[in-house]
Amino acid sequence: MSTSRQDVAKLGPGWNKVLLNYALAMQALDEQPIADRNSWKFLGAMHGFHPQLWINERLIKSGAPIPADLTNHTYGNQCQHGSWYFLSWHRAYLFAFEAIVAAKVKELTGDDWALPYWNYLDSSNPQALYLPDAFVAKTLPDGKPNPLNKYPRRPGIKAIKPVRGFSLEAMDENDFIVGNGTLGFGGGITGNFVQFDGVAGELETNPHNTVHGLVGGYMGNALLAGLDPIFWLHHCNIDRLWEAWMNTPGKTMVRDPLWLNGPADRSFIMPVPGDNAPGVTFTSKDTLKGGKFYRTYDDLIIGTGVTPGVHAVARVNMGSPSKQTVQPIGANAAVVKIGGAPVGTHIDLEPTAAANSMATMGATSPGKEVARLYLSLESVRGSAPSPLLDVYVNLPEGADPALSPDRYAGSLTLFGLNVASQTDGPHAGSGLGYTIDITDLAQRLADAGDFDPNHLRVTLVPGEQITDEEPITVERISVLKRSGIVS
Ligand SMILES: [Cu+2]
Repeated sequence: MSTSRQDVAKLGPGWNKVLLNYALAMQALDEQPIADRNSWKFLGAMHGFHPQLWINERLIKSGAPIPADLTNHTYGNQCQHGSWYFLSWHRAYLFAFEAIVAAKVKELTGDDWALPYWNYLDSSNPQALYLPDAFVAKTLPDGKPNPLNKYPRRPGIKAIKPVRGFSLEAMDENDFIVGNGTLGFGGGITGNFVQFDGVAGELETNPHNTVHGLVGGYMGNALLAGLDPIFWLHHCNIDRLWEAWMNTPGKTMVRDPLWLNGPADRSFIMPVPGDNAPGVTFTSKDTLKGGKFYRTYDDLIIGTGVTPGVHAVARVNMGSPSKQTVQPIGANAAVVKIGGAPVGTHIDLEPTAAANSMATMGATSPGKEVARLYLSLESVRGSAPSPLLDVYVNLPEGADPALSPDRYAGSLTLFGLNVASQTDGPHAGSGLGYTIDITDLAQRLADAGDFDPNHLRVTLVPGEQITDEEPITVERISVLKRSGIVS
């Protein structure tokens, strides 16, 4: 694994050598029993595992022995979402996976192999949203079934359908973590091991969650996602986006020892090539440059929305994250339940704080007070694996959301909702948290005379996987004011 990771679009069409070798290795690993720590299923189960679901999906046989290290959370169900460990955990997961596949490729063909990335937001490539041919081909060049197209996705999918909100906007955020972790690029603070908990960071929310939902099928369910070979190319791109972000001046990475050395209550662990060889434990700092789980990319500019080495000017810098404040300036009064129809909810705002936010959000001169506004959706719960929710602000009662793009705040793919809502899970069903930046929207509404500092109306519009039979609930919706000093 000496080479850098490359853009899959640059490897050549169809069955290029990298993807053919990936298919051959995947096939071989998929034939190994789940108890082998190098098997395809073991690797997938590390992300998410649910014995009954896996039996229903005919991935494992009913009554067949299941290795304890998958059910006791040592290796199994280890993936970190909705927390500041999301990026570091997945980086090590990619590293371990790549090493195991590369070892298999070496054994089968003698070739070196590195995991490629799927650069779906490369605006210079008209084919960027297409899954590489090798992932949709029915057969291998020799006519045998194609292992890269073995597990279910959206029926007939050839490309992900660009939806509103699917963007690199997360890359504009300057801070990995702000305040107590409710806001920022990288996810909310958690000291201990939790699989799905707390607040998702901006990069996790979009494009990460969005792509999981757009590919659909196993990719749309955290308990199955790691089994789809495209999962790894998707996460490789997310990892590259993080690396590009960290290398861009003006971005502040977290340096909290709790993150660097975490989690506090147990170690993360990854398998190594060679079945049932002892695994390697690690902390977040092992995934940073110089660490044992660090890998490099051929390019950090194309399709990343930033230019490493060049100071980012996309968004005004609000000063050191530790000096910024995040303060709720209003919340709705009751739990909101969303079924098959849009639901509106009312938020009373502290008028002085809201007016002050509006007055300072456009500040650009160094030393001046500056604010941003966010909607915070707390403890979202439901049983579907990746429901879609559109959010609008100040949509008049009865108005058709589809005809009101000027009130659109954002879309959320609630990836992992099923896992985060399991009351028998290790997180006791605390649900998921999300924030949506409404700074620009609030400014536009104010310019149009439609922003009242006394209150805000939020409308939640159900997309796929949200029905009267399978509703979702949002415990609380609040408005957060983030304040800082332009620097
Ligand atoms: Cu993922």
